Amino acid sequence: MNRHALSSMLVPVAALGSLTGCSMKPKDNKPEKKPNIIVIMTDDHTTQGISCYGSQLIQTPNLDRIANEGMRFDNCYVSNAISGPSRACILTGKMSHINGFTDNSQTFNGDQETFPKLLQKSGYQTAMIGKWHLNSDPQGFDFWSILLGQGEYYSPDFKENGKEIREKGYVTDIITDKAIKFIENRDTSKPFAMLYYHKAPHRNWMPAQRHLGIYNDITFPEPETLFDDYSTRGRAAKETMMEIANHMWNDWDLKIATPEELAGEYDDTRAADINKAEVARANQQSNGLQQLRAAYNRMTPEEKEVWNKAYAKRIEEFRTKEMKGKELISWKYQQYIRDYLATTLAVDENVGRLLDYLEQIGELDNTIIVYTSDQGFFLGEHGWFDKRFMYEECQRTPLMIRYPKAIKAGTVSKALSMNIDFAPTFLDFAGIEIPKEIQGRSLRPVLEHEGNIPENWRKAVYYHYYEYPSWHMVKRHYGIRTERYKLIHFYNDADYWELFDMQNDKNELNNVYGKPEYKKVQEDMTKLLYELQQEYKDTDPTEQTIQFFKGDDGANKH
Ligand code: SGN
Ligand code: CA
Repeated sequence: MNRHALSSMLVPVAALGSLTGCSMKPKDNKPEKKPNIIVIMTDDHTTQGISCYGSQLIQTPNLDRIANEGMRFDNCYVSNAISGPSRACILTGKMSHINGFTDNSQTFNGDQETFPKLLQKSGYQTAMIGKWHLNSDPQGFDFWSILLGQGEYYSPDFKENGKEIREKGYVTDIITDKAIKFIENRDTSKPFAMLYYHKAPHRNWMPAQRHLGIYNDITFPEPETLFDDYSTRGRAAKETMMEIANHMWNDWDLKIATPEELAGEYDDTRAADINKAEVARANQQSNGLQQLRAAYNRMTPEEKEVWNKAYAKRIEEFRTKEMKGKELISWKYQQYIRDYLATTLAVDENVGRLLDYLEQIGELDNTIIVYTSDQGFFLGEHGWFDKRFMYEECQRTPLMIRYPKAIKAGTVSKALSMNIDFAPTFLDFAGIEIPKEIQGRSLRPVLEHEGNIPENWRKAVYYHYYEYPSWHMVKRHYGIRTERYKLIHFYNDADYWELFDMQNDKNELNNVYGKPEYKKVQEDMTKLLYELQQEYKDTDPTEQTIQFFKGDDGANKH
């Protein structure tokens, strides 16, 4: 009996791995290094803006590389489509009502268990770099450098291991510089796990200097539902405030402000106290021009000049053309998409830079590389920007994973997966026991079997959104999505259901709840929803579901 076989009889393999930083490879008994883990997360980057997902808008070769050399998940969903909550779900592997962070105004209880803490305890060197957005300081990281609040595109402020600093330059480049530096300076005797979380392409979509004006002469295709009038669904869609037509700010969002206008006075609360500024803005006590002035004045004089040139034609056009109705909506859509996509160019370049660096130091194939976003986003679908709804464009999030030791290159999975699955997946690959309180499932069986859906895999994903009344006024709702159907209940100051048959209605325009031909589907979906609410212990809505299920005669209240 050789030495490794003897020691593995005495100590469980996982425990041995955690002592040595190595796990055992059963075939030849050679100790194998534990994989490094890098989670690349962007903010509001939706699948419609990534070419490996079939985007009609842009090429993202470096992001595609992760999918081409690994696996693309076509059905990955978030449990609450908004930043802080999604981030908390990812860290804990638990739903919002369990981890306590239900909306962006909460403070994350950092004392609870998270996957970075478990990795750190088992011998990983851990880092958190970029947008954190959980209002309490990160725990479980050997190094952390987080953007203050939402973060700024130019000259952003960071809190780095407790100390506040302002960095020069463009946020996506700076975050990548910090990520590469962390890897360069790491303790090479340990595996590392790094959360590399971008601000881009979050509102207000300020591109890097080198990408300013890059799409000025390009006209992008419009989504089929750009002129949706919401007449076929309930109140929530109609009453929300995220229409390109009516709720996009000309200055802040569309950058319609001349250098002279931008030179005026502004309230710098945004920079000084981001949370206070968020509240003020949500209450409409701040205005878009002031916000843009604050962001613009973080630029150097040289940077401002490039900015001024890039937007001069747009400002002139807006002020001379006198556009109205659909023409104006189409015009605004073009400006929005140009800026949104331009911010993703820097993400793509920087992800490429990080991948090249890993390759150069020989760590690429030993690293699980994940690309995802905190949720999807509307790129003009239903006439909207922003997210929050349980509709496909934002409930779905991109997920690509590269790890050639376990994943066959170029594979695609249709498995219904969720952001609460990430934590158990990492723990699984790191040889750490998955705590039983974790509500997500390890994606390892999917990854190791070419994306096939394992037996007994989940039949539906659960969703619950809470942040109302607040920004964009999307009403509270919960629901489930199966491979074919989606059932949603809007509650709080609304009380009605939506059911979509996505096989016949991919744009979710036709609410079939209460239609006789969908009676059986409706019943099955409601039962499944009830079961999932039990499983996830989301008890408040369970009560409401029971009431509805009992008294349901097919009528849909409003
Ligand atoms: C900011 C944005 C909102 C956005 C929220 C939440 N306004 O408040 O448009 O919905 O963030 O986004 S802005 O004036 O600051 O641009 S999240 O991704 O962080 O949840
Ligand atoms: Ca977000």
